[in-house]
Order: sequence, then structure tokens, then C-alpha cells
Amino acid sequence: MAKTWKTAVFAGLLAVAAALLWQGVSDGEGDEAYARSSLTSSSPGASMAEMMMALPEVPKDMQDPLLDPMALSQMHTHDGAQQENDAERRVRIEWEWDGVPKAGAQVRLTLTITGGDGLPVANYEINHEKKLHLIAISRDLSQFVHVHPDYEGQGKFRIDMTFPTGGDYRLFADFMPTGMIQLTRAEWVSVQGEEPEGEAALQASKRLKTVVRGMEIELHLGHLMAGMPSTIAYTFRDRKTGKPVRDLEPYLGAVGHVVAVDPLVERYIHVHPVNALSSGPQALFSIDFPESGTYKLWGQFKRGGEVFVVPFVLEVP
Ligand SMILES: [Cu+2]
Repeated sequence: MAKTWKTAVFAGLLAVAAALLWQGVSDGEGDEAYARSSLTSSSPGASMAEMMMALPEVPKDMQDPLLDPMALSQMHTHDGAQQENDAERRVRIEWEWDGVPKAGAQVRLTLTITGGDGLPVANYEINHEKKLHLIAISRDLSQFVHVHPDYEGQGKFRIDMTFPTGGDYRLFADFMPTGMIQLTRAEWVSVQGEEPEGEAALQASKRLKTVVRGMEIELHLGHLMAGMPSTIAYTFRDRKTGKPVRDLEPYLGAVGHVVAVDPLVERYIHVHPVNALSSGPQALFSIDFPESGTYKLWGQFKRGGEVFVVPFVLEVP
């Protein structure tokens, strides 16, 4: 009796292994997705077994062929969790405003990046199509801006920015000096002008479903928990026809980007999808939330030449 049971389990495992192998070999795109996403890999992903268990459940018609087990086994997060070494820790940014930032008015921002020796850091890797990504989030978490300052050499990046409202904003610069890991530096800035009505304390979204540009967008949660990789999937459905959306366009080299912060805008997470090269109907992300609590997430996607933002608030156990 015991022997039959063991044989059955063994046969079952073999079948699973064969299925995984077959999918891994048959779908070359999975490897490509990995090759691309591994460029920004900062920590090894969870094991394949962990991933399979923790994956969010999505409706059948929202499955993505790019999400084969090979791609999943290469899953990684990209959230600055990796330790900075001495030289990296000494990299700093000087934030210079050409005038006082005012709501609705253009203001020039110059970032000067220097190393431990006080000299400009001259060379940067291109990460998701840009040398530097700048994200601005208002203190009340109502505003989200994602821009790309131009590199002018000698460690200087410049951009003409417009803040939508007054109030305090926290700016996060993501960049990767050549020979270093991806670094994030942050700064608060006060913007003059009308501040939006103070929102009540950040509350988890009651429904993880929204309508943007004629699409019904839903966020599906896998096993969500602080201190370990959590998986989340956005699915896209045409609202009129009910059909899965399969024509998402790459935005900065990936089907989507997610930025998450805590209510104090201190913890900042920026992740890229596991199925980076997909065009829908889902975008799957692995996020390491450092601590349990409330987080606001902004997903950014592109379709029909236009970038759109999908915000949700999550309570992470
Ligand atoms: Cu960017």
C-alpha cells in the first residue's frame, strides 16, 4: 500500500517536472525576457516552488504565455535591497532649483552627482532606457510625477519640471553609475501654491479594480507579506468588449513599472515586471515590502502611445 502511494507521488512529480521542462524549452521568449530583466537584477529571486505557490490567481483569459515557469524561476526584485558599498554610500546629489518651485509653473532643476572625492560622477549605465529616473510624490500621496532629466555630462542632469499642486514633494532619483549598483537618493522640496485638501489617513483600496482609458484594470494579489517577495498582477480588459487587452506597449523597456511608498514617503520601492516583454493582458511584479503596513502603489503602463498611471493602496501584512 505504502509503496503504491510513493510510486504515485513520484510519477506525479515526474509529470510536473516534464511539463515544466517542456514549457521552458518550447518558449524561447521566456529566456529573452530573463536576459532583459536580469540586467537590473539586484537580488536572487525566490525559488520556483515558492513562486508557483505565491502567484496571484487571475481569470483564465488573462493568462500570459510569457509567464512560463522558466521566466518565473528567474524572477527577481529590484528595490534597492542590495547593500551599498563604501564608495556607493558616498555618492550624493546636490539639488539646485532655478527659482522657487510654484504649482503649475515650470522650474529648472539641476542635479549634480558627486562621489566620495567630491568630484563629479561622470559615467552612467542606461537603465530602462534612461540614465536617471526622477520620481516626485506629494506628501499627501495624491500626486505622482515620473520624469527623465537630460544628462549634460560632468555629473549634471537637468530638467524643466512642473509640479501639479503646491505642498511638499519628495523626489527620488534612481541612477546607476558605471561600476556601481543602482542607487536611489531622495530630497524634499516645498512647492508654493494651492495645496489639495488634506486627505484622510491613507486607507487600503476597498476594490482593487478601476477603469482607465476604456480598460477595466484589476490588481490581483498573490501571497502578500512583508520581508519576502510578494507577487501582484495587473490585468487589463477592454471595458466595452470584455476582451483581454493584448496591445500594451513597452514603456521604458517593460510592459509596466510599479513604484510604491509608505505613508511617510520614506520607504521607496521601484519594481519592473517579471514578464517584461509582454504586451498584456497581465503584468506580473514581484515586490519586497520591507515592513508590514500601508503602501500606495502607482503602476505605469502604455497603450496607444500614451502612458497612464494606475494607483492603488495596499495593506501589507
Ligand atoms: Cu523613469
